Amino acid sequence: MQNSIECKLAVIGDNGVGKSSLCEVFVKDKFSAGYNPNEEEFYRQKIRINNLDVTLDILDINFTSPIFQKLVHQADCFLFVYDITNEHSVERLLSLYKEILILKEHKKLPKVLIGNKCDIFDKREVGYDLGLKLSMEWGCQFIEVSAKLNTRVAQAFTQCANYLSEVNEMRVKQKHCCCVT
Ligand SMILES: Nc1nc2c(ncn2[C@@H]2O[C@H](COP(=O)(O)OP(=O)(O)OP(=O)(O)O)[C@@H](O)[C@H]2O)c(=O)[nH]1
Ligand SMILES: [Mg+2]
Repeated sequence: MQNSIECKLAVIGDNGVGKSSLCEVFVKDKFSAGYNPNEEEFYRQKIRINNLDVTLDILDINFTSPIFQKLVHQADCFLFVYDITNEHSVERLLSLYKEILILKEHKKLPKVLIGNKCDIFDKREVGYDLGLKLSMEWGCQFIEVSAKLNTRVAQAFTQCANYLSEVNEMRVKQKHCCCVT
């Protein structure tokens, strides 16, 4: 029985919402207060979900990257990130979400909606309720996180990959059933 899968996880969001910071904290447990904009970066992290070894190939993609569409095509699941201190980052995320739905031909996207920078509560521009409402419209989980304080960062990545492990489990069970009958 297959007990390992590989999964390409794309981190999507406006400039400066903290995509790279979330990846760095998740993979290297390292947060940097400095801002180094980047077009795309790749990370690899192994996690274990329900007795399944999952190798996460993490694609940290800026929407301005010339290979944005190519990377989106390759992705199995998505972390959609906005910055709770920046209302505009939600608008940007909405338009990126629409673009990705078209690129993925409106297939069901395994995804998690992330409100980052929840440590800066005094500059909050996006209410928790708005994130929750959006996640219900999208049919996905919503998590407010902080890359800076490493709050719920692993949970966000794991939750996203969790969906794929469930799909894999179903496939394995179906295959097993077929062999028996
Ligand atoms: N206070 C706080 N700052 C954060 C957090 N996450 C990221 N930052 C800061 O926000 C800035 C932008 O973070 P990045 O991770 O570079 O953002 P990005 O989305 O990768 O940006 P691009 O590469 O331009 O698309 C940096 O100065 C980070 O230190 C957080 O959770 N809390
Ligand atoms: Mg970046």
